[in-house]
Amino acid sequence: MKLAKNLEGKIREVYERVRYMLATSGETVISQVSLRQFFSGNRDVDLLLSDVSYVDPFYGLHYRGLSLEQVLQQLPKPQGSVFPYAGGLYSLLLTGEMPGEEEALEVEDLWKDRAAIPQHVINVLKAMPAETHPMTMFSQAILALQTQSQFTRDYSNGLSKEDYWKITLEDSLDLTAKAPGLAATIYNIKYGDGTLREIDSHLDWSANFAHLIYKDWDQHYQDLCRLFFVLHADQGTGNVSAHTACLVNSALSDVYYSCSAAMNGLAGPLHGRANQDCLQWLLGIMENFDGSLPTMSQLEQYVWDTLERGKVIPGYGHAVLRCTDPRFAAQLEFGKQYMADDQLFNLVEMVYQVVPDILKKQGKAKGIWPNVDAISGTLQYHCGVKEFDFYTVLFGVGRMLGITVNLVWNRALALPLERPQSITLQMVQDRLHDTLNISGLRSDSYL
Ligand code: HAX
Repeated sequence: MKLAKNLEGKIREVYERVRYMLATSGETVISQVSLRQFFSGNRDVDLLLSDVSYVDPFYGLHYRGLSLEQVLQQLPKPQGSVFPYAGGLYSLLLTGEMPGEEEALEVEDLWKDRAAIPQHVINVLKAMPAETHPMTMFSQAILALQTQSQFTRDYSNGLSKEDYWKITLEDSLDLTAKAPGLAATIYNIKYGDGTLREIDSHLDWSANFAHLIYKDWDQHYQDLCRLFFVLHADQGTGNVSAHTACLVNSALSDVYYSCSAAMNGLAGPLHGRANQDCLQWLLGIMENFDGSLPTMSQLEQYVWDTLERGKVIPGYGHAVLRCTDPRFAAQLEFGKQYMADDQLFNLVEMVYQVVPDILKKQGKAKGIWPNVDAISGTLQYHCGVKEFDFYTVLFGVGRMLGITVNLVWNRALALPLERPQSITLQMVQDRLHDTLNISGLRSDSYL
């Protein structure tokens, strides 16, 4: 596999760099945590390593140092499309080098050879109650696939530490190859008659998802899939899903255990489920105005009403971003090009005009701008994928590209078991004793 050979030299170089830094500067403090950060989910504490992607608060997501605009422009594309091969993105994320068509197609071909979904996974999905949320099915399906883990098999047979990353790469390729098929199997079982298709070897990984849910006739939808999966692939490793995967994997649990756990985090409304909630919220607005668009002032009132009911505006705000999410902007462009007259899309544009100012006036949210989830469901809905509880699964398919690449690198750099220390409230208070004097709290009261 050329991909692995190319990677090997890069890994050696980065590994040596880390060892050198540790040997020369091991005790240098590179990050600190304030009391506020301690009680705010460690926001903005530099605590995790990932060279795969970085989220800049004011410029947004970068893959391997490149803005999304550059990535979308420079990655190789299938003939007739202006949107890239996911195989090229995987290669870029993994190696840090912009791939040519040959490298992109190598990954696409590796995926085709590994795409088949084992029957036992299909049986597990078919056995689940009809009301099961698609994210529960997705997490279960990944877990059921764990029987295929080469890492766990080889580990039991004495795999040497230097080879952990190579076999993690095999698992990464195996799981990502199957990801669109897993999602489509869930879609066809849950919303269709359960008839499943084989992949089309002429189509790329992203377009194959369209094929597998019987929408291969729709060029726009194939392109939307190409865009969607690239935009959702990675977002640093501090977000809940990626961080969960890295944490689980640090115990040498394989890629399947790690990604199944990651999907459980992605399923939360403050994370990936926001795309489902956002679409539901937008449809609620349309319903409230008898299927028509509200006026701007009606919309403003509706937003305030949502906030006054103690709810968040789904798709707005972010733990890191302090600008319009470039993933939102890229999808907005797609919408302007392909569905400019769609009322729901027009509503997304209107919401974008009113919500940031309202959140600013309300004065609670630190991030007031739209994130990726403010629009992604609307584009899916327009293209006929109307089952909005399914949207987070699509997010998960994309996200596994970045997550599993991070896991390969974590094993390559021999990052150890993650194990921060937890301390008692009394210990926190004792560390503040010079500046704080809270009467009534005794040292022994929390121990
Ligand atoms: N609408 C209303 N209130 C909001 C808000 C929003 N969109 N975003 C933040 N706030 C509120 C918070 O609920 C919080 O209120 P309390 O003090 O009463 O608890 C306050 O503003 C401060 O929050 P913050 O520090 O700005 O935001 P956090 O870093 O804690 O949370 C979230 C970031 C993304 C979870 C938050 O902005 C939110 O809930 N947004 C809506 C849900 C959403 O779009 N999630 C998807 C985010 C992107 C992602 O991960 N996709 O997978």
